[in-house]
Amino acid sequence: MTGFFAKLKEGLGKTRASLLGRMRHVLSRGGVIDAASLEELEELLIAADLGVHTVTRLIDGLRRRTEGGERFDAARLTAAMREMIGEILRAGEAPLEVDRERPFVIMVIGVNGVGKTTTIAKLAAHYRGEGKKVLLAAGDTFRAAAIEQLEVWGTRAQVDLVKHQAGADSSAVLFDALQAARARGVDLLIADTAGRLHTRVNLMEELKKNKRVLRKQMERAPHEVLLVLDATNGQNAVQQAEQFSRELGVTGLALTKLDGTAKGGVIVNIIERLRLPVRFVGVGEGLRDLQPFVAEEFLAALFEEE
Ligand SMILES: Nc1nc2c(ncn2[C@@H]2O[C@H](COP(=O)(O)OP(=O)(O)OP(=O)(O)O)[C@@H](O)[C@H]2O)c(=O)[nH]1
Ligand SMILES: [Mg+2]
Repeated sequence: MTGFFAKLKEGLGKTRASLLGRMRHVLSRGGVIDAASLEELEELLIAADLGVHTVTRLIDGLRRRTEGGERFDAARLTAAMREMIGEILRAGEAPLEVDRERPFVIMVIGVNGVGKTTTIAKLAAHYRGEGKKVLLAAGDTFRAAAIEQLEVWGTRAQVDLVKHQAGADSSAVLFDALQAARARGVDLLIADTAGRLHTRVNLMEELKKNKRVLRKQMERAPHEVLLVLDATNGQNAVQQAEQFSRELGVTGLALTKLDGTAKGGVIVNIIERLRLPVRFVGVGEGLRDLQPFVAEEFLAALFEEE
């Protein structure tokens, strides 16, 4: 087992225990699935944050098959669930291609505390490790100490940063950063943004302006509008994703804090509801704790106990 996969598996431990535990519980009496246990399974899966819509689809599939005479014991139920969940996860797999244009601009957005700044640091370290020239833009000029926080991470990841003073216009920071990126032949510009303004409306308007300013200078920028979601938020993460993608045209997702939560199943719901690619998953607080989302790996980490 590679270190990478071990880390994902460890990170998904609580989600896996919750999901498999629920399935076992349903089968504990009769050993096979019947109409009553299907209903119970439905409730348990909804409680595991897979989302009503997704769970209904999964259960309907199982119901049709049991009615058609198939008998589901623990092994077959697990296999059927794995197959159905796998189909959804695969639809959400599309690795981020950052070599399309130079500089490739990633604008990182999301509500406060979800892990934007940490994710940016991890991305910077990841791409720098691939030999790319990375520049950061300190676009969160709103929250006290946000600039310093990004600076600390930038130093750790050994990448440069463009910043203005706290309270400055974030669009001006992004404009300058993009200009610097082009002048310096940077491969990848990653822009931090605010997570909190006075109201959510203000935040959306500010982010739209950020986007416009980048676009004015470079036709296809930002190439990626990466929405960061915190897996521990469960259903709230789904609502955030809906709002941000409606307002801002999100192009990809990063799902953080999968370690330490049993709510990792929310990824299934998010993919099914949003039809957006999950680019990365976060499984810890360190620089190396971000991984590209690979459906088969995620699925294996979710279903395989050994
Ligand atoms: N366990 C765990 N913690 C994480 C992960 N990603 C981020 N965090 C933690 O979440 C907290 C918030 O992270 P930030 O990166 O500051 O979040 P942010 O979205 O930039 O927050 P604001 O700047 O306030 O909007 C920090 O304590 C991070 O260490 C993860 O994948 N796993
Ligand atoms: Mg931040």
